[in-house]
Amino acid sequence: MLEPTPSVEIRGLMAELETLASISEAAAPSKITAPHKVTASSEIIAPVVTRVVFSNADLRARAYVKDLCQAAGLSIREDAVGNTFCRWAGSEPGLPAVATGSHIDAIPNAGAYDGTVGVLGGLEAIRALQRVGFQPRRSIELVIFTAEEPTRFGIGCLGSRMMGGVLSPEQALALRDRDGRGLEELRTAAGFTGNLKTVALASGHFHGFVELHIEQGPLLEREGLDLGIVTHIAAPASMRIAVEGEGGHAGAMLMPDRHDALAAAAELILALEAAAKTTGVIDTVATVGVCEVFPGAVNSVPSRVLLETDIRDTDASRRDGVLASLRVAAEEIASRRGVRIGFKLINADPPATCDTGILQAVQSATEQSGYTSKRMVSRAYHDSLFVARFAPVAMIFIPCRGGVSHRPDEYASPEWIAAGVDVLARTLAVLAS
Ligand code: HGY
Ligand code: MN
Ligand code: MN
Repeated sequence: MLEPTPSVEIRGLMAELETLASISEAAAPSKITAPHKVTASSEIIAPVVTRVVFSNADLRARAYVKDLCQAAGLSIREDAVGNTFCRWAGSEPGLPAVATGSHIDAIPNAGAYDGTVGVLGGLEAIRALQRVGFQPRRSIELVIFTAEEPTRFGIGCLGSRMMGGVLSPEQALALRDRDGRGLEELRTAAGFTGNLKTVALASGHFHGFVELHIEQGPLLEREGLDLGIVTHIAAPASMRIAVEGEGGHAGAMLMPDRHDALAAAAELILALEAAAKTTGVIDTVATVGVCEVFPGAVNSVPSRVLLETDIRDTDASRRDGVLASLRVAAEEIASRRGVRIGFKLINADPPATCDTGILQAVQSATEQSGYTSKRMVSRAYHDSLFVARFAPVAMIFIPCRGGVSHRPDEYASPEWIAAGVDVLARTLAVLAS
């Protein structure tokens, strides 16, 4: 039993989360009508958070969090792509550190808790241990990962992928955003100028890594549980698909003569949905989250469509089966409709299995605190998926209201957050002792 009990100051943490949420590219209205509901009564008070990596908001948010870390006496190191390591030196600083952390970048029109609970909650776990005089033997590092979200470059977990050696400097330098700007231009403008080769970390760099995160699903709240102990992280794959048809006048071009790229894309989207629904297990999911239509004029037959797909499963081969079915469907649609369909695989990552030792530490900390919990799979991916390439990892989930995430009405209560921080603090203390 860790004595004395970590003292979590949840009011201060909630205020910091609120301040961080106000640092956004989105106009933060005081009141918005929840985009998913249309009734007048569905007005909610929520910040609309947009914080894309290397944007002005991202840099302001980084500065805010670093100030809080410095105030807690942590030393700060930033790597060549902006992964930020805030270190509480242990009595044996030469030993591999224990780490926690997550991300503060946010997709457009998002909420206040995705990622930030793991960063500010991780900092609060450290402060909760400091307040009771705990002295770690191993240093404890809070990590803020660069670009967990795929918004800017179309690939998720850029920073942790490079840390894990999954994305090479050459591959990273080839990435471009929608305006054609590359990593080199954006990272140097943000002040990160180190050698990209130094981002990758050696196996065993961390003694253990524990990430605190909202579940981004409904199970914990629905089952009235305090915490989730994550055993596996689903395997994500994303692809860009270009559908090339033939444009023309929406009035004069007769239907038999058309090769409508958007109509073909629509069939492809439905084929993807059918492939995901027919694997026989609930763990297979697929979405087309981006659809760009050219020329995008109401009276012009679409000549070109760009789709971005997100396909996941806890089993990589089942996921790859969905990718294969999509390609077969595309061939049939292309020949029947006289269009060309090209695929570009962005990533197809294996799932991660969390470390039994770290899981046990989380389990014991949960039981010591008296919280209820269940072991579960993470269907969202997280930086832990790539930290697992070079260190033993586990994740702690807290409930989020209605399972809602990646929306302004994403919400985690102070009670839920405090429970997660308390168990994280106890887990870190055990791993760092
Ligand atoms: O998409 C994900 O799973 C994560 O929230 N970026
Ligand atoms: Mn997210
Ligand atoms: Mn996240």
